[in-house]
Amino acid sequence: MSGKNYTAQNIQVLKGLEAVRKRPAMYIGDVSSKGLHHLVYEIVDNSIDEAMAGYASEIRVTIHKTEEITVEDDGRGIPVDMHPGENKPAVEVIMTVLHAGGKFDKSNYKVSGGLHGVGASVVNALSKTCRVEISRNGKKYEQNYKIGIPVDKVKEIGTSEKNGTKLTFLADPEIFKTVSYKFEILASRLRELSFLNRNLKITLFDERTDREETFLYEGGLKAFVEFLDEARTPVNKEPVYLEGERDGIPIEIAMQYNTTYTENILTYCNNVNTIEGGTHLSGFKSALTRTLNSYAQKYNLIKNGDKVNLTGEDVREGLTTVISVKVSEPQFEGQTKTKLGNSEVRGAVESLVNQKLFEYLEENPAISKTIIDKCTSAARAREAARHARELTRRKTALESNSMPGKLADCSSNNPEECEIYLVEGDSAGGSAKQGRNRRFQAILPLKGKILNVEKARLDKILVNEEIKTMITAIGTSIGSDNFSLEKLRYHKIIIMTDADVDGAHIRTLLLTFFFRYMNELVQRGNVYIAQPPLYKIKNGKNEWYVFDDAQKEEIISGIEGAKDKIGIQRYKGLGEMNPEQLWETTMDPEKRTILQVTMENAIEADQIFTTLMGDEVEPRRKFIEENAQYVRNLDI
Ligand code: 0RA
Repeated sequence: MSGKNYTAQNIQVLKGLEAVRKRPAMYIGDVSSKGLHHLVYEIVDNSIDEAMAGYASEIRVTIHKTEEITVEDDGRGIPVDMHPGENKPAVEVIMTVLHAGGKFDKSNYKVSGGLHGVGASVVNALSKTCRVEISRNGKKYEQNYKIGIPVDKVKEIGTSEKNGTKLTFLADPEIFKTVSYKFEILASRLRELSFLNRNLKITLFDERTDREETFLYEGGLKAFVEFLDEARTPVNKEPVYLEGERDGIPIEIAMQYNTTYTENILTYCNNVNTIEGGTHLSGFKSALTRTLNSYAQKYNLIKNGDKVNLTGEDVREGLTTVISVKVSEPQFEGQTKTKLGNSEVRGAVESLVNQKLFEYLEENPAISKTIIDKCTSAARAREAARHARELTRRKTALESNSMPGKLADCSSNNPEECEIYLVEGDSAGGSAKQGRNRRFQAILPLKGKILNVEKARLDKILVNEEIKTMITAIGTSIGSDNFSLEKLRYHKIIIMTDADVDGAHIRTLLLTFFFRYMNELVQRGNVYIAQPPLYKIKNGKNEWYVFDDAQKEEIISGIEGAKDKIGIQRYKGLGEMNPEQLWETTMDPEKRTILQVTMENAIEADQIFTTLMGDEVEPRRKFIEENAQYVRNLDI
């Protein structure tokens, strides 16, 4: 190859790296903490690919004191021989050329691929320093890079008995807002990856704290489902496990019924959590409904007087499931590119579940009977709920204004600017009504503790006055079949409770309700928590509202002169503030702070709500003990 060509290639590489550094968000989502952790996933994904191809069994991730990350695997090692046509060792091409990852071995198509699946060169380009060490064919090789550019040639540095790849990088602080890793965030993704890849051992070691955790699950998805249902009571003791291949698509499913009423189905394609669902999910749902119905009919398990057909919602009540498929050319669609689009997957999953689930039911008649019993009692409750809903619908249709009487609505009809305050107690509700801006702020006072929806079924929930009022005021209705975002009447739903134990409990009850029955509003960031002040400090004519103890100390130490003249009032409840004070401190959009409720980790959020609000006592005790330092105002 001529020197001229070599230069031309280098220019290409530099242009590629420059593009990544100029618009990093295009390649890794963002440059916040999320994007930073994503770098680790990209590198781990390469090692997972090597494991899925059957060549690696162990991955070790280290967070160094310097905030460098090392990812090691015991795979074949990235090839170091000259890449035909590029005039460079293959490893240099993988590390510096965009999208060069899978080009070397077509048969080993990249199926893992993180959400972005951009490969090692992108991580390299966004790293201040990077070093790759390869053990292969009895030798050890290395190469170093700065901001993606090689600083030396691939060179032999010794001998090695084992094979493998070890990559160490330091995220560039000029690119990332933070370069500090969170152990829990990495641990939670690595645990998920090891559930999804049975028998793959992944270790996370944090040099900063000496903390180490190893994830290795022989049970794979079965263990995943047990982990998800740790705080729930199972109906079938051992999760149902369905595995097989259809049309060249490997499919794995584990499912378990529990005594709660919530449906919890997680779906993955190529290890990517497809939050928006897609064809694998719809294939599973229709096969599940069909199979349980035909089994129940075949064995006459539906009692006289019950509806003949179980609906999808009936058969998914209290069901926890993990579905994992591997697709060679996945199409990710939807708003957040987490919806599987490949149409061939629907039929594949449907056919596998139809066949294997029916076989399972036939072989396990006792378990099958408990499952069908659970589904029929769900069907009975749903029928009762439908009645209740129709009754309220007829009743509200008779009233002139269909909004509940307790609601002090706002005058604007534009949901985008409207807010609803859900306020603890009538007295605080009264102050809020007087203090508010009635053009865009609505007030709904709630009496006492609302129903714990974690322990009640839909029919109970729908006849509960406080909840009914809330649903009517918000406008969207609830449940996967009835929820309608277009009918949302307020884009901000603000929970305003007292800063005490009862207030914290009511807040948790409300959050549980939104999380389970209006989840989309939580996902979209429509739910907020008001932040009323804890103290008022007075010094002569000066007044400060203070939101925590640290702020209180700061103000007091800043006051010159005699400290004994300072007046400190502690607000125990919202009711102690007059309407003007409530407006000024907590409701005025110009001055208030409200916390937006976000949901970064859906698995974790689900577990917290089940643990705190569900009916298993032991996991709750353990959770509170372990989190005592974080959970101050929590009483359950
Ligand atoms: C290309 C070809 C081969 C292996 C790999 C890449 C490989 C990449 C990574 C990234 C992290 N760990 C890895 N392990 C392997 C196949 C080489 C052969 O045929 O021996």
